[in-house]
Amino acid sequence: MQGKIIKNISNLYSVLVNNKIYNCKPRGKFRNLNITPLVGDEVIIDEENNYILDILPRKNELNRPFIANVDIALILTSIKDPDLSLLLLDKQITFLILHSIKPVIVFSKLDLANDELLNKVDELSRYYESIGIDVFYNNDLDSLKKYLKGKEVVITGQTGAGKSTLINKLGDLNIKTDEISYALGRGKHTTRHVEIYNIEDINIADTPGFSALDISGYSKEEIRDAYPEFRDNTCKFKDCMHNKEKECSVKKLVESNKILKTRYDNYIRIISEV
Ligand SMILES: Nc1nc2c(ncn2[C@@H]2O[C@H](COP(=O)(O)OP(=O)(O)OP(=O)(O)O)[C@@H](O)[C@H]2O)c(=O)[nH]1
Ligand SMILES: [Mg+2]
Ligand SMILES: [Zn+2]
Repeated sequence: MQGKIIKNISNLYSVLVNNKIYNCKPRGKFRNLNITPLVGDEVIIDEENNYILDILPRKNELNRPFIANVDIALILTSIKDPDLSLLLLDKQITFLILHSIKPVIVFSKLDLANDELLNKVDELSRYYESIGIDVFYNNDLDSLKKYLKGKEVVITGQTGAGKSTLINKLGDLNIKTDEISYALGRGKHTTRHVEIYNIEDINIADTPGFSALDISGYSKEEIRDAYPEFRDNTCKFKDCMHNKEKECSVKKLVESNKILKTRYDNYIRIISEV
C-alpha cells in the first residue's frame, strides 16, 4: 500500500493511507543504505507487519527541519520575545532557496512591539517583497489561509516564535505551545517532533524550533547565487563575489541603500562561515 508519512517520533512513523494511520518502522535496508524516511515522504508499506518497505522519489528535502516534499516554507520570525534576528532570517531564506523550497516570511508578535520597531518591520517587509519574497503577519489569518490553499507547507523558525500557535489558529487545533523560558538564556523547545496537520486543503507541518542554523556543505558561490538581489548585477567581473573586489555594482547598491545593508552584511557573514 502507498501512503504518506505525517508524523515521526524517534524510529516510529505514522503513515496515512486512505484516512487510516499505520504506525510503521523502517526496514533494516534503509539503515544500511544510510537513508532516513522523512515526514512528507510517500512510502510503500507492508500494512500487515507495519513496515516501511520503500520511499518514492522526493521532490525536495530539508534536514533542518527534517521534512520532504514541500512547496512552501513559512519562516516564522518573531520581532520581539525572542528578538528579531535578521541573521537567522537571511540564513533560513538562503538555506531554503538552496533546497528549492519557496521561502515566505511570517512576522509574529507585532502586538509586543513599539511604533519604532513596527516601522522597521514595515520597511523590512517592503524590501523583502521587492526581492520576490512574500511577507505576512501572523495576525492576518485570512490572507495567509487563502495564500496557502492547496499547498504542502512547512513552518520553520526560531524556538518560541509562535509556529505551533499559528497552526492552532489556522486550524482551530490544540497543539501544545508554551511560554519561552529564559533560564540559562536559552529558549525552551516546546515542539519536539515533526508532524503534518491537515487544515481544509492545506497540509502544514509543525517542526521543532532552533536558535541557530549552520549552512555548511555549500560553496560561497552557491550562497551568492541564492541572493536574488545580486543576480542582475553589472559587476566588472562575471564571477564577482561582491566582497573584496574594488569595482562592484552590488556594493554600490548597498552604499546607496538599494540593497538592504543587513542583507549584505549577513551575506558576508554567511560566506565567511562556510
Ligand atoms: N504576544 C504574542 N505572543 C505570541 C504570538 N504568537 C505566539 N505567542 C506566544 O509565544 C509563545 C511561544 O509560542 P509557540 O507557538 O509555542 O512557539 P513555537 O515556535 O512553536 O516554539 P517551539 O515549539 O519551541 O519551536 C507562546 O506563549 C505563545 O502564546 C503573538 O503573535 N503575540
Ligand atoms: Mg512549537
Ligand atoms: Zn560585485
